[in-house]
Amino acid sequence: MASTKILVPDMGDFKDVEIIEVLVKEGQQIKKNDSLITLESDKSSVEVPSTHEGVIEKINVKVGDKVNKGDLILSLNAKSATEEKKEVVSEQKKVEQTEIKELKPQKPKEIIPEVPISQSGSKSASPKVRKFARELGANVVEIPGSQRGGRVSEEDVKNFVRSQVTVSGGKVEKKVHKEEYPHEEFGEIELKDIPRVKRLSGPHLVRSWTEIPHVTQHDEVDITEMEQFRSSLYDYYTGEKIKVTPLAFIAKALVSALKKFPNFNASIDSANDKIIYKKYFHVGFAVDTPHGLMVPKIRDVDQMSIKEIGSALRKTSRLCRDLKIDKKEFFGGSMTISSLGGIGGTFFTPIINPPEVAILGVGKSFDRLVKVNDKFVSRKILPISLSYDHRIIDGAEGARFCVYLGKCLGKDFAFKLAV
Ligand code: CAO
Repeated sequence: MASTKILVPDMGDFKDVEIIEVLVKEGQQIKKNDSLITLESDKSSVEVPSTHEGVIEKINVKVGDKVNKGDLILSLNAKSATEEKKEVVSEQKKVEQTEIKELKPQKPKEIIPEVPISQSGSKSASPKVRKFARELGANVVEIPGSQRGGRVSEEDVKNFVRSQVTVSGGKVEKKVHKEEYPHEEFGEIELKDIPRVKRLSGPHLVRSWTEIPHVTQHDEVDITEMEQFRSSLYDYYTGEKIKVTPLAFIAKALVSALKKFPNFNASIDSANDKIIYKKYFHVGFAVDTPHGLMVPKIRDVDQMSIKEIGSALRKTSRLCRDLKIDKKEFFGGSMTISSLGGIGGTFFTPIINPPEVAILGVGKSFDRLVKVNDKFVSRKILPISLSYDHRIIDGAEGARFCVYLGKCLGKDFAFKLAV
């Protein structure tokens, strides 16, 4: 065995290339051509293979390092050329029974592997993901990447392929829709790229729409007292009006309903035929941004006051609009609220955000004259639309959920929620 240094190979014009994966560990036994690290430039990514077999002594790089030709990747307690040759020869001997010639051992040396740099397309994905996409007949260049800098992951490939094909009766068919006549035949047109956020959410929405049996229940909630209470909120010390939108109250009421109906705070584990019940209350809310729709989560809403929820809503939606939100904040939700109340409209059919199993749509509240004790009085009505996954939530439970939510936002509960 001899100590061998493996260095960054010649990468042509590429300088300061980032290491995005270290694929081996110290002490690991590796074979010749095993991948050591993945390098990524803005044009392509490439795995650097080992030129030797042996045990890794020390790794000198980490993810995020920028490297150039000749930089030290790792040192390897490698088999010498003699040993490798001997092995090859002894293998041949087994087969061919030929004579072995003695070979002189080589000195330890620095190795710069010759790496083929793949520059196919400008899309960033590891060679493993590229191979996976190829095997499924997909072109990685066409796949929207959800990772940092638009990098395509294996999950992105799966979502893309799902969105491209339909499976019915065991038959896989590609979804292709061709217009009878090109649009330009009817007048002037303009072609624009679909914004990145929309490209990312597209396959996710298609998956939800096609895989989840949605039922949408519409209801009207009397929020007169809640609205009176909301507009009467003043800061005790400054005397200033506290600005909180109805959404903060709705989020708090939703948590109460989730506690009473745990099936709504769940996910389906199809692989194991199980239902996952979540013990936390992380409410997602749809945010309309210039880049497209985003659905971040507000964590532990059950432990927050109305005022705190209000400021978390403002802060999180600002982070989304400035594209400063952490990717992880789009995951790990209980249930989502999609509020169009600040814009207008009444009922709609929101699409569930999997792996969640329900979503609450909220429209703009309006005044209605209602007969109470033979007199017509004006009441404030909030239109709600609850979509749920019919595989685990029954219609009766959906209706009960809406009724309970209405109570939570009604005259008896609004005050309790605010505390
Ligand atoms: N009824 C009547 N008025 C409402 C209301 C409702 N249901 N909800 C909000 N309002 C009012 C607010 O009180 C506020 O009034 P003032 O300006 O007088 O204070 C105004 O409408 C604007 O509110 P807002 O929209 O800025 O704030 P919000 O907390 O209600 O919503 C957010 C925040 C991020 C959800 C919202 O800005 C947004 O992006 N909504 C769009 C969500 C979306 O696109 N959903 C569709 C997804 S597809 O399923």
